[in-house]
Amino acid sequence: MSRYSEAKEMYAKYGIDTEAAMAALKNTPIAVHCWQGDDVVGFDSRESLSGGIQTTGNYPGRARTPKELMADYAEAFSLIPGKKKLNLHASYAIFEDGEAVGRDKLLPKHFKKWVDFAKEMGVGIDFNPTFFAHPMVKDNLTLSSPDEEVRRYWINHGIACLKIAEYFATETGIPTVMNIWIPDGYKEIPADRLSPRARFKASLDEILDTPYDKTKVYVTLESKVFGIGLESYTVGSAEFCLSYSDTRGITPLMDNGHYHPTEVVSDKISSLLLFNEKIALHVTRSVRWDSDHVVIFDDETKEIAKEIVRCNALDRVFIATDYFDASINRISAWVTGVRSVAKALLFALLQPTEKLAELQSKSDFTEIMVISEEMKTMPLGDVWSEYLRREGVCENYLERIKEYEREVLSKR
Ligand code: RNT
Ligand code: ZN
Repeated sequence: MSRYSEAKEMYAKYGIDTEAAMAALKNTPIAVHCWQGDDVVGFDSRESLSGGIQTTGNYPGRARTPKELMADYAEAFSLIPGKKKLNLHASYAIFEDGEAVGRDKLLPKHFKKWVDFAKEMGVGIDFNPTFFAHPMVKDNLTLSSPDEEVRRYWINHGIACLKIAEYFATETGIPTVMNIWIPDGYKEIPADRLSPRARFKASLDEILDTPYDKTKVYVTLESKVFGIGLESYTVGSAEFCLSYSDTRGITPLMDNGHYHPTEVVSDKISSLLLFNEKIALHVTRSVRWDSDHVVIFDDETKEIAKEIVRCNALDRVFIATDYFDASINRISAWVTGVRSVAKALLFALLQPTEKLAELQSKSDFTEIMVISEEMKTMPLGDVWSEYLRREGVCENYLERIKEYEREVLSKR
């Protein structure tokens, strides 16, 4: 008997259907962030990274051009099972023949090559306006700036991005999630906490006043607790962003690096699902702070996945990865991180969810604990291997990645 058939039987004893789990996993898209491939540099301003985020490390082989980034992206995609989406930042606009425009004037045509690439890969595209690493970010402020010229510039950027997002959805036939995150904040204790937030609110209102097709574009808003050099005050705090999304009918986005260290996103999912048709996640791994390490198959990733599955919300949660590690092979960082999210989802799909909920209704936490512990040593790996086999994706990707490093990355 194959290892998979044995695993299937073992799970069946708990009433768990491994076939249904694999089928559900296969249809759950994960948006793979393009910025892992080049350390969040992008192609437009090529300014050094700002906005309170940072990549550390100098591993050789960083993608420096659209062509290199697409080649690396394709290599990573060939090693990741299941449904995927591209997740692009506006700073990855591709200008031809030296025709560069400001971020306030970006057009769909500056992303045509990305659309061609997405079509080639058979995937949809998510999008992010880029409110950082740009000379028009003044005093670490964008949409909340007291300088009207600065604020206007970034409002126009947001509007330009909405149109590009709509173009992506139209071209690919797959809705686009457009996530707004601004780095705005202060290193020192502000004297006025209200005005920057009032300006951010007004700026968002102006961006969203632009008509756009809500069946094609889902606008999400990402909150944050602090950034490097912006420790005392963050304009787009959790309370601001959640209140804004809920009153404006857009979608809240939680990045699990953006909360206080003992707060967990897994606990927040059910609450947000009760009040929002859709919610969005940036899955990352924060080590002591919002460090954006590569996602691994760790407890909180599993807990987040369990919550999505237990709330029966695989089709209501936009799942995206968001981390950037420049200290290791970047393709490996992509593949390990996205596979870890998928594996956590499979782990969650292979839990006796209904049985556990029923036990909770009887307050039987003894049995919940015993079963939950048993689940940890069930043959998840055998089901995962079978899933990879069916998806036509090799199990041990290290050799492939090393070969790509020898043949392609080391020659850059
Ligand atoms: C920053 C946010 C944001 C960025 C990307 C590059 O703390 O997490 O999502 O990581 O937009
Ligand atoms: Zn994020």
